[in-house]
Amino acid sequence: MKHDLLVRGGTVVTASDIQEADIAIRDGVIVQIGRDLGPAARIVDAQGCHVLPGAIDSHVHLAQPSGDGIVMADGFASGTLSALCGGTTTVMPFCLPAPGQSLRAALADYHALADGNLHTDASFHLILNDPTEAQLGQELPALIAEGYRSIKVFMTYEGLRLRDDQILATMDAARAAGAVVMVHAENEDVIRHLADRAERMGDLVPAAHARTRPVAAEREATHRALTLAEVTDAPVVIVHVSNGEAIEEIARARARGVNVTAETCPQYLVLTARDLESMDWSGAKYVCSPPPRDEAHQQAVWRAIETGVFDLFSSDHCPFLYDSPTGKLNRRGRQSFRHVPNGIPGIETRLPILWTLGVMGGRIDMMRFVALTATNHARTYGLYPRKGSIAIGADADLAIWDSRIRRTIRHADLHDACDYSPYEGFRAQGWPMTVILRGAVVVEDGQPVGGPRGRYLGDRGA
Ligand code: DUC
Ligand code: ZN
Ligand code: ZN
Repeated sequence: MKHDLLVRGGTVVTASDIQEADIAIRDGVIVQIGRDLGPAARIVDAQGCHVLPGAIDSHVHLAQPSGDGIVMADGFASGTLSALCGGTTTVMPFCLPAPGQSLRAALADYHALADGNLHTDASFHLILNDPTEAQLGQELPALIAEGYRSIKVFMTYEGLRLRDDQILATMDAARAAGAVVMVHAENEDVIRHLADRAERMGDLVPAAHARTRPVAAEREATHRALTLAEVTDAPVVIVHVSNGEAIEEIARARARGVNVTAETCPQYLVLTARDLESMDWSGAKYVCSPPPRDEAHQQAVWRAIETGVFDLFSSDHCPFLYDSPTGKLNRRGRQSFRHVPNGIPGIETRLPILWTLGVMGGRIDMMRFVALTATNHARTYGLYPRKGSIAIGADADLAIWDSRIRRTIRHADLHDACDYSPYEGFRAQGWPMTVILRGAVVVEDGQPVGGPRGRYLGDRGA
């Protein structure tokens, strides 16, 4: 029978294999992998390229209200288009309830914003900010049963952070219902103590953001989160891990049998706290939490990527305009680091950065690249085997990488709605020039083609 699409002549890479093979696709699904697969309505030539699973970015923020007149630069349309152009075919954004709002009502709001605007497939994580009996005992189990499999809790940010007893209750509820708990691990009291002191001393510049969120605050909170997970026997993901001391805590907990998945992000490989230092206020472009550290911690993060301590490499795309009253340089943000919104963009640049420094740089092989950027995300969040691999019966989500392409990252070439990239000037070797979403070619010659055709997964998904 004639196939809809044949990807021919490439080297197919999964988390466990590399082989020369063609891929035949019908009705959006992979139906055959091999040679001489018969006729197809369309053929994509992948000679000289590597054919990888479309990547999954399981940590992105889109259209998330950020308080105080601060607005995220990307909604679902620009954010997912940008993801697609960087080789990502599934994103997992967060749903943050407004104060007093139910999780279900918040989900309805986020779905309303995303409906018809998704260029990638998507599935939401739930942020739990009000662990009452109503949220924990009733809403959460029902939503998990409907397919929402992950909850994020914060140990920092006033108004968002949970106390240890609340985290324990959340972990109990998640474990009972079959969800995983993602933890933002930083000690809020340490941060507030240091930030108050910095403010009293007039140390208000963006660089003070990094000074007031030290490694110790992340290490302690990571240890505590892992202890709570150990006590409740709940599966946890420690997200956006920035440094070697937190990594040691994760490795130790794993050795004790704690069910922990660990995530890191490009900013901890490419940026350092020095990037926040500037004569003007441009350091605000790099303000994110946890902050970038120093070169020694960068090396510790690399070692943990190489040795398998990290399972997930996500962008933590959290886009704010730089030069805008609704972004980094809002009126109060120009006066103190405390009012610079936390988060940086990177949804399109995540994969080229790891490909260049990791694969081309000889630190990881392509199979590990696939594991870190696709397969492990699908496994962690219940999307496997439909997503995250190249296998018969899986969705035909593919990214065709051409390592001959050399491209200097310029924000002007990216597809997000920010006004800068923290990775401006980064010289990438290799780019996903063709991207396929459920059998449809959605990026051709590095440029998007066609409108939004993304779907929800798991929850309201097909
Ligand atoms: N946490 C995130 O996960 N993203 C951006 C900012 C933050 O604190
Ligand atoms: Zn976080
Ligand atoms: Zn985040």
